[in-house]
Amino acid sequence: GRILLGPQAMVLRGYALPVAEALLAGVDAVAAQAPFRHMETAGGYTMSVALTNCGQLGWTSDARGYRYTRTDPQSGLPWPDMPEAFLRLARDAAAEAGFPGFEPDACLVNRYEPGSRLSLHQDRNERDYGAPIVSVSLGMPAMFLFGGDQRTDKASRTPLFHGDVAVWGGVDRLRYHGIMPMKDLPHPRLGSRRINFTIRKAG
Ligand code: MD5
Ligand code: FE
Repeated sequence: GRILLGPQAMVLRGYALPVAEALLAGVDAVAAQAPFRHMETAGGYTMSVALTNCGQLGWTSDARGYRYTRTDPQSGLPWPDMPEAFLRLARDAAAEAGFPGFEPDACLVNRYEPGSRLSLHQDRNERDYGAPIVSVSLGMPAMFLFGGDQRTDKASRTPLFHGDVAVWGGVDRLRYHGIMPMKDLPHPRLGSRRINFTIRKAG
């Protein structure tokens, strides 16, 4: 099923289920080279979500602000390669959602535990807002908040489950969004964790 969140934003329910094991193997391979870490926000808080990256560019945050880098600031090494399974899924899902020819170069991987949250924000560190973002949810369910183009616009709530893929772009590309504090609803495969990765064209 396809749930429309906006004119060019949708959730493809269960779209990643057939390849979930390959995706989880990819997450493990990435985390083995570039471990999950809790970054500092520009405002000096520690994020409750742990993150890592793969692909040519990786998103980082520190006291200086938010940006994409070619190397992992923790190791000085290039971010791990994007797993083939991520790329294939992202291209297929983007095309399915009306964004053919998606050529991503970055993937931000988030890990949530009970109590982790992601406050309302826009994804605006990418160079080209013409490209969509593809997001994959694995493990515990989360309550996704989807607002408007301004922080104060009312946000709708949509649950995201293991295997769901969200795609958004075009007129919905800069909408505020976030994740409500995670409840502890253990998943049979991943336990008390949620993994979300967002595949992007950043450069
Ligand atoms: C997450 N990640 O689940 C969230 C939400 C991020 C981030 O926001 O920047 O890493 S990804 C799902 C999402 C975001 C924006 C729009 C839509 C889905 N959508 O239109 O469906 O870790
Ligand atoms: Fe985001």
